[in-house]
Amino acid sequence: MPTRSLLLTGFEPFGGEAVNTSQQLALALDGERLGGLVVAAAILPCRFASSLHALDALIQQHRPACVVALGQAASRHVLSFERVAINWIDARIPDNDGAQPVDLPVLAGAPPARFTTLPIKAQMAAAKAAGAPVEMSLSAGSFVCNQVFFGLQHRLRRQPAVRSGFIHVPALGERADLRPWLAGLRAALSAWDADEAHAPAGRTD
Ligand code: PCA
Repeated sequence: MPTRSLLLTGFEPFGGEAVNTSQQLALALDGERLGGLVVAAAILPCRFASSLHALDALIQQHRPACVVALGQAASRHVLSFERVAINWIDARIPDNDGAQPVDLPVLAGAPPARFTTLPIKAQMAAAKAAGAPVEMSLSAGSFVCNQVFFGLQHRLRRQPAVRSGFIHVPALGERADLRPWLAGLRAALSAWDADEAHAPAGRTD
């Protein structure tokens, strides 16, 4: 059987910053075998107009068994496992195209929210056991990360076997020691197919 892949995305730097921790972490895990899957890392544009097209192309290219999108959040200091994406955009700063959409749906006509289909409680426990600080989050914000998270969950809504979701990571800067964060992510990603009672709720239409 061919090796199945875990598509792991990070974002390009945005807001005038030189690096994006999500990009560094995703690329550092590229090619690793975790939970029986091989990580295929890719970087998404931090642009409202093109991020979902880029994500679609990657899903078509890799036909992954699991998709985990990473994004950086300066206000978070731990691995932040997102529960829910909202169908709403309200950009507080311009994206990398200079676009700043306000009060718009991510996808017109789609439901107001979609849940993660990752077993995030099992993943949080695994990451914590590996030494990384974790939290569950009930908001991925209303910028490009939430757009990608919502678009991802909407796109895969009829493929319940493909687990998907979003993890926010802290902004660690250029010279940070990534090892503890990589250890936490490795453990979490390895638990991508853990059984969890809540997970089917995220798969309904
Ligand atoms: N963080 C932003 C977008 C890209 C990123 O890494 C966000 O939280 O929306």
